[in-house]
Amino acid sequence: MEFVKYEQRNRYGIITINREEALNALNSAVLDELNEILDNIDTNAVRCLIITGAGGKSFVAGADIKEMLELDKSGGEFFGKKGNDVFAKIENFALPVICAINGYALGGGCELALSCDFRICSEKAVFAQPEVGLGIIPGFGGTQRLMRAVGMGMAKQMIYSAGKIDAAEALRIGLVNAVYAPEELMPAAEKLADIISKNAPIAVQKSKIAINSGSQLPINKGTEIETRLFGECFETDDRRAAMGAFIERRKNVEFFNR
Ligand code: DAK
Repeated sequence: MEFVKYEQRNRYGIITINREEALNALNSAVLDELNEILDNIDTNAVRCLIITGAGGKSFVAGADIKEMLELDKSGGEFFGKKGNDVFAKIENFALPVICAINGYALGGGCELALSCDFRICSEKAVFAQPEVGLGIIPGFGGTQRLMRAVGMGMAKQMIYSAGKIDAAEALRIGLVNAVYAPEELMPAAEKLADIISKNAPIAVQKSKIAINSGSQLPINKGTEIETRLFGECFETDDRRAAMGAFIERRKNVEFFNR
């Protein structure tokens, strides 16, 4: 792969957008490679993913403006669908996806981060939805996911103003869960991925499904889904093993994803 790297460590995988010369901007090739990597991840071998950007300056500085300059209406729709399909794949991916934002997360970069399960960032991170300054609206889900993450008022302010916010403000409004010194970001992301990957994988995956589907539904419908998934956990060997270990006061249960 030219623009996206994938590496497995322990039981988690790290996806790195690797187009540093363009601040990791998303062109069609990056989106295609990201799509292919996601399709080929062995969800039995890894239990959590991290997405980050190469270099110390930028996570993803948005969709590639040079590529977009030449697009007509149908080209714009095609490009938009490509991005939206990949981002939906991340949002609904079987495994939890942590976004480690190491610098600029602008436009499509902020939207990529929003399609992950949660976000942590470096003190150098900068966030914005600058699209209205370029004559477009956020087109990779930003008008929908940003308001779900930070509330409608803050999302509208960010989108209408196209203004940048720093890491401290991102933390204050709930766009990220934590801020780290740049050199501590990946160790923190990997520590979280390691903790998550040691929990019962099927239970973690079903929690993701319950939270994601419930976020679109009235609470009574959401709790119906939760009840069904809760019941399904009782069919797993991992549930039996973990409850048995608790009763027998054994620690550090190993889960087998079944
Ligand atoms: N696209 C292409 N190249 C980019 C880029 C981008 N978004 N951002 C940076 N680069 C390139 C620069 O052109 C430059 O390349 P060379 O000119 O050296 O070849 C290199 O990266 C370094 O950038 P700078 O020289 O500008 O670096 P600075 O430190 O001076 O500035 C910056 C860093 C991040 C503040 C600045 O590069 C910047 O403002 N970049 C643009 C940020 C931006 O506006 N991003 C949002 C793009 S809009 C759609 C769905 C979604 C979208 C669109 C359509 N459809 C449904 C159709 C999404 C839109 C967006 O994301």
